[in-house]
Amino acid sequence: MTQDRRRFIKLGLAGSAALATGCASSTSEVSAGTDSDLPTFVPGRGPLVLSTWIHGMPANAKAWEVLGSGGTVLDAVERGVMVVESDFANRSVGLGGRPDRDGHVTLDACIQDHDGRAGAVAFVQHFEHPISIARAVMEKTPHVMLVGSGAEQWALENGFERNTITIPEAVEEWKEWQQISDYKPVVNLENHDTIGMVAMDASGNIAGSCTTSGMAYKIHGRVGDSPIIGAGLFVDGDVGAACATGVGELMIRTAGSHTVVELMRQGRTPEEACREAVLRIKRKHANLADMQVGFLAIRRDGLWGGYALQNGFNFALRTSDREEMVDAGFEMP
Ligand code: SD4
Repeated sequence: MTQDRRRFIKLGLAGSAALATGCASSTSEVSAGTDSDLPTFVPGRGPLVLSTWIHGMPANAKAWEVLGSGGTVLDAVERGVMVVESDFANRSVGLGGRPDRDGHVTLDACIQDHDGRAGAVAFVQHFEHPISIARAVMEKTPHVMLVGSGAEQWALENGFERNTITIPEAVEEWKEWQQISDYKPVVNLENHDTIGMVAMDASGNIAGSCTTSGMAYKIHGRVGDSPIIGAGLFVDGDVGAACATGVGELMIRTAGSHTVVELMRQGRTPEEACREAVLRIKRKHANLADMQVGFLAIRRDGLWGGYALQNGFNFALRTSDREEMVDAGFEMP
């Protein structure tokens, strides 16, 4: 039983007592009680690993190896996405990513475990593994998120080494972009961005991670959804986990990954929940033709699914009998 579940039972009991005595302060007790529907999910069995885009294949392979050799699901989602962070040929994750409009590669990442503990870093430069700094923030500090120079300073103090590599091809692309653009961030539907990973181990423990260099040529200082718990990633071990890729502003405005998990809590399948989160974004925004949003989710009972705004979003799936790319359903042509 998780701490949260124990807390819920306590609150539920307190709520009954409060109602019996006519106490007016029952609101939180009543809302805490809505979790009582949760046991309808028969806990699933992993291992199960899902990651965004084609770079999710090698990431899943590493996560699978970690799970198979006795690592925790948290180890798996960290070490899985580290493979992509270390691939400097990747233009959307890690130090090989496309820079912001001023030429700086700035990185965002977050991680969350089964019990909802979370760590994040945003607007960090010159570190190869922002996901590991995020995990260290979770495990070694009382905080959830560190940003910018403060995060970099803390990382140095905690044993992470600076890496000042520059990637000539990415610099060249940035220079070309400067020639043809008026400094408006460009969102390419086929950018094959961000890696988000959600996973379940053989005992049904769930965790997730998300790491990115963010939207290419963004304004210096811009932070997307990827390091924001509830936007780019959300894990509630009692329900499931979701992660997101695409135009981060759309996920932040709608708390997209949190929305997916809450919809699963209400009984939707992962795919239905991802679709409803996409529809919510679609209903609230005009001019989405050049924008992409994709969600991935796993539910506590072992179901999984994904859904996107536009055609073209795919994700990597690893189970005991499948290792393949899956095309997500989509809403707009
Ligand atoms: C961001 N969500 O920075 C990231 C980028 C991304 O597909 O995932 N693009 O907004």
